Amino acid sequence: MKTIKKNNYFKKKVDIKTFFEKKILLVCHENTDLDSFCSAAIFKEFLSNNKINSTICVPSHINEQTTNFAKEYNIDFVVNPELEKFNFFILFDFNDFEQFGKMRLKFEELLKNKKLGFNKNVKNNFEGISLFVFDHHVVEESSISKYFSDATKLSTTELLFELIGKDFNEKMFFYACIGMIEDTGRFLVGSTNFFNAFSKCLEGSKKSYANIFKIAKHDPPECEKIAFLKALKRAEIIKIKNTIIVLSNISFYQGAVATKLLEFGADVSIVCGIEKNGITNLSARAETFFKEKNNFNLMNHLIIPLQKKFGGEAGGHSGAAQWKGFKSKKIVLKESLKILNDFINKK
Ligand SMILES: [Mn+2]
Repeated sequence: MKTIKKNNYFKKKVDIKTFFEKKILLVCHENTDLDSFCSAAIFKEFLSNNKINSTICVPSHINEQTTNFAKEYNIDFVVNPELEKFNFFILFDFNDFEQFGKMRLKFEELLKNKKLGFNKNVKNNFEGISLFVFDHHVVEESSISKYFSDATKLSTTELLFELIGKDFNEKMFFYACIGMIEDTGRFLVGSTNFFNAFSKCLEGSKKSYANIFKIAKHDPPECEKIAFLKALKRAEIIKIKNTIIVLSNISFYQGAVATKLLEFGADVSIVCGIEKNGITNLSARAETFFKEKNNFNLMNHLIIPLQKKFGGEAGGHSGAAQWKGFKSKKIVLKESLKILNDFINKK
């Protein structure tokens, strides 16, 4: 699989007329997080302000933090709905079939029956069905759609602010802030454009920063804390030139653990584990300064090469990415280290 290098694909504006008289399903990714959910909530509000109905859905699992958020702010959603009832699908914060989770087969079936061709028709307007994607992950050849994806954005809510921010109300500004805080790991990464956007959204939300920060704060459950501690105990520290690489393994929370390891000083962290279904899941994180200094992109320089060698599924962006497939964790970690070693020694 080749990564398509271009960062941003949206050349056209979001035109409200596109959504008139459509039955619209706003789809969040499996293991729905705050960025995906807040993006869908922003869009629902955008449509409803224009008197257009829509439904938010999640495939099956929604994380605890997002469940609480939906409850607290009365944002309705349905789980795994009948797809035949809709003719316009809008995906938030993802762009691949894998993240459809339990809805994947149904969605693929629906598209097959409509004889759709992906990425061929730039309008994404097929026989009776329309499809839009709002996403900030790197577009790959296997991606469902190129519109509207912008990998320079740090959250999907930031992308929506750029596209439809002039129509934001207080609630939408607030949801945008939450997605931005969540996806940057509370500002572990950032950019001038990002902070400008955040500042405008914070102002528009009419909430204090302390208030928003508290809402987005995540107090991990005990099992997650124990996963962190176990992974720390198992961590292997490798120094190549000036780069600190930390490898570890744990069966759950690979992504969260990898993020934590950066906080402890790793330049690149890789956490691998076999999940219940026997699939090896590898999550990697790269520190911002290291990335910029070395022009390093986790997708291009680690995850895609790994996928070329072992197959499986890959996804993510320059600083946070993951690979899933059938290979032992030992082999996958060893190969990852080899790939990084080659990259660093070429520098
Ligand atoms: Mn996101």
